[in-house]
Amino acid sequence: MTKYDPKEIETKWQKEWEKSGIYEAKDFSNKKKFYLLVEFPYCSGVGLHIGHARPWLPTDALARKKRMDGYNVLFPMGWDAFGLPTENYAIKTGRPPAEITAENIAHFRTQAKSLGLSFDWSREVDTSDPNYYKWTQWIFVQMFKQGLAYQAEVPVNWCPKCKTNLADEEVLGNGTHERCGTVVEKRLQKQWLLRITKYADRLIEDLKKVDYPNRVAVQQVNWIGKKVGRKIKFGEIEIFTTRPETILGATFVVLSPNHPQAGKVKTVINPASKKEIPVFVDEYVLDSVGTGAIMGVPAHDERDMVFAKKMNLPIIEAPEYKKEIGEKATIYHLHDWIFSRQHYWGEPIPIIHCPKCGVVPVSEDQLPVKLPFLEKYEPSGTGESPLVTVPGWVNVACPKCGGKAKRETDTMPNWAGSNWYFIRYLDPHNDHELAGKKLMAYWLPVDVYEGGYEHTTLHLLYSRFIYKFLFDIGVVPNDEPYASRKVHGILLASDNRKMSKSLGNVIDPIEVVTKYGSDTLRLYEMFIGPFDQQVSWNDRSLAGCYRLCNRVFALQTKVGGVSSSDFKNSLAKAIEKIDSDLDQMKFNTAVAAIMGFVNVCEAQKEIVKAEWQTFLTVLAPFAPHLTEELWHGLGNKESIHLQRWPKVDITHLEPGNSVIAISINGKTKTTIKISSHEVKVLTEAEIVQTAKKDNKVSKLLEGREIKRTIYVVGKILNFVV
Ligand code: ANZ
Ligand code: ZN
Repeated sequence: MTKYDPKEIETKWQKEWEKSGIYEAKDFSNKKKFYLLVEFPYCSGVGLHIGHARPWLPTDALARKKRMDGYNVLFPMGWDAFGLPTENYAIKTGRPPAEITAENIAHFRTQAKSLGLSFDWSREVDTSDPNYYKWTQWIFVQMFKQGLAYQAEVPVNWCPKCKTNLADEEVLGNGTHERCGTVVEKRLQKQWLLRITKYADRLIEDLKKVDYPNRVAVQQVNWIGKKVGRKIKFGEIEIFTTRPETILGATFVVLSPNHPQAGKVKTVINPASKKEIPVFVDEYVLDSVGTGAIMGVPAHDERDMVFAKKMNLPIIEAPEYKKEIGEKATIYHLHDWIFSRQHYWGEPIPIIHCPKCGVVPVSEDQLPVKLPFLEKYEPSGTGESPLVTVPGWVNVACPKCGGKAKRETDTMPNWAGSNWYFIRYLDPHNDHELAGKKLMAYWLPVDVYEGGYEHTTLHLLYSRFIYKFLFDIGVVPNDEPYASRKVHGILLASDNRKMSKSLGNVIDPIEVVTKYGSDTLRLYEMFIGPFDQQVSWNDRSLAGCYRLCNRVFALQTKVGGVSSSDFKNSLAKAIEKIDSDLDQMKFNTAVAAIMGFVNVCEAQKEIVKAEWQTFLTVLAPFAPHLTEELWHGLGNKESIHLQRWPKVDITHLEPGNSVIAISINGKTKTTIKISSHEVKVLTEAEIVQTAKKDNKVSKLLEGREIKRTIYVVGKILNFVV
């Protein structure tokens, strides 16, 4: 082949890889395991978009590198398939959500495969598959049995026009329903909740056990919002404070507007000062925090100060109160998790309501509770899920007494299935447990979990909670699901705005692949900027990456003959850089090193075959199709992706990356250059040896007795003579 034809190359190798199954993870292999998880997509009808390609392609490079490093890599993919967009589409088109979902998944899969990702497709999961949601329901039943799933009256968003409950994301900022513009009302409805607050302390505490970006950990801690203080009774009103010692300065009490005693009590007695103080109602005190009531200490608290000035209340500096007062209390910003939805397209909550026995869980051998087929998916009009319209499904015998009973018609939220999907990848076809114990012991926890910042306080926190629960009941082998978390920055349009249909600035990754190939898109996505930072699309740089693929392809004509020692040095340096950058997910600088080395190659008359092959192996994670093609073009029979990552030949690492100041008795005399690799690996004694071999240094030391040396790593080497 003389011309680089990505389409032909990529389809050919994708078929080949699929046939040979080279990306399948091996259970219990004696290689070290590496479980690399990237968030699975919600499979809407729109198909794969750039928001998927952005994290997947670089993560795929890491998966490939780890395999070449000798790890048994598990890199799976599946589908988050329940949810409202599909249900709404079903209502619009009159087609069953299951049918729509199957189509969406097929579409997504084809698109994902055209990117040549090294997912282990044999482990695919679909959260809407009854064989999957059987286990989501099973987890719910266990939580119910442990008292962690309970019902309570909770305010819900209600659209009086559409006669349906709305998820928060369907209510616009101005409080109207996004689809019809009607003002949304709040009304109380019995809902299922999960007691995540019981795990709040552990969810904070155990962040110590994992390696999360600081920003993510801090956000989780703030979201949980633990405050330790005291509840103190001011007459009949109980306040919450984190500063009980300031109580002598409390000159008033403020209640939140919805506090049950708001407007009823006018004055109370400060239990410490015994003075009568006024009670107010104001919005700066929040309903959902603490007891919804505070003591106003204007001398110490800014918000209280503002209020006291406005209302002309006394501001007194009072001595610290040391006596214990009230009772210890801990409050959280985090609330129990509302787990009911009044929709069709979700996991039915496996509960039966019996007039005699009350709330009874479906027995485990009766799971899954499958969704029935409906004629129509419209809301029921009562605020209940459309499932109430199917008497044949709703009316059942009570599992306890056999009497007439009714099924729960609420379904679970989207998050239910995505809480534990990474466990199911280990054993997707198991029909008697979530996953086999030995498989879990081998693979868990996930080593690296890659995903978006937007999932920090919902998905990431919820799934930690569920996992801890599963640990407590002896299902999973450890109490944190993800040993480390990596987060990608979002990709903006070239105008630096968010990509959106209405702005017409959306980039379709599949279009890019059709035009330039997946390898170009990969190199581009990795080169565009630091992985964890927000970056903007740039067409010029995309074209540059396409040229890079063409240039690499053209280099094969130079293979043969001999190459210079300079070339060997450049190669060693490039490998070293790519190796360490890729391990740290610094994809952009790794691609820059590739580009630099391609320049070096182009300047050569000829390139030794062995060295060219070495370069192809380090390029393989970034451009898997192109390198596979060139690799086979050299007569190799086995896939390049099964090769071992090359060892860096340090003898060819040219000095010059780090400048170390050489000083004699504290005065800087000269410098030496050593590679950053050597800085990392050499001991102080070895650095001293290296320095002594330097001409200038050896002259300086001539005839002098070295008493001792002081070495500041990578910076200064001082000889005391
Ligand atoms: C007296 C006091 C004196 C307070 C002082 C603070 C400082 P932080 O400080 O952020 O940890 N608080 C309690 N319930 C509240 C509610 N429902 N709405 C608004 N504010 C409320 O938060 C704890 C403090 O927030 C509590 O301690 C209380 O004011 C206020 F120099 O009590 B403090
Ligand atoms: Zn009963």
